[in-house]
Amino acid sequence: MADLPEGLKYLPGYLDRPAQEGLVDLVRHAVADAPLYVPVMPGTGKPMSVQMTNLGPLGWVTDKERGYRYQATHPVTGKPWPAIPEALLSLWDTVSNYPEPPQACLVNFYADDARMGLHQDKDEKNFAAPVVSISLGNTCLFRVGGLNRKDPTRSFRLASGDVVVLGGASRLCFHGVDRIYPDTSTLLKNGGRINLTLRRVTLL
Ligand code: MD3
Ligand code: FE
Repeated sequence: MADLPEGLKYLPGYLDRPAQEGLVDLVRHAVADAPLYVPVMPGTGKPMSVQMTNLGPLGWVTDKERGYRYQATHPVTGKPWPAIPEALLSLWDTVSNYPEPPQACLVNFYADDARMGLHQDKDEKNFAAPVVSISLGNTCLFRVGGLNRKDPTRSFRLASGDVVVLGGASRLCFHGVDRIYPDTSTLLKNGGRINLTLRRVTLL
């Protein structure tokens, strides 16, 4: 695809249907232990439209008082996050070209009316490691810009089974999810979209 930022690797249809079903099953089991919750914006306490949970030694959380951060425990249950399943560790090994395993797997659940505004991922201390994104369920309209909020953006669709590796210069590009297209996948019984992002948080 023309004009995508340097270091962004788009792997459409990377996961076949059985592999996607396997991941949905793993996510369902994880969510039974670490329920989806509604994160709120720092300062305002305004709820995000995306529901979240995490897998791995660290998870990305946000609340009104303490803001965006990584922590080892679920903010509602207080329990450690479930482990990152082997299938995801192995996917990271294959596509990331990074020598250490991911420390966090953020699980984003988008109902068909959810979205995520344009932002940068900069709560990690390690920007050398890529972010690996896996899309499951309904197709979304994804937007990626440059290193400054006002830079021009490009939009493309991410469908179920697509994988994106955000490395190099693309790692700090502004990005967001503008919309979900209802009824574009049969993977999730009740519609919506799941995105899994695998990340390194610390510097070794
Ligand atoms: C492009 N999630 O959780 S993942 C997020 O589809 C997030 O749920 C989106 O943005 C989602 O922070 C997009 C893919 C992604 C992750 C990091 C990026 C795209 C990126 C960093 C730079 C550019
Ligand atoms: Fe992001």
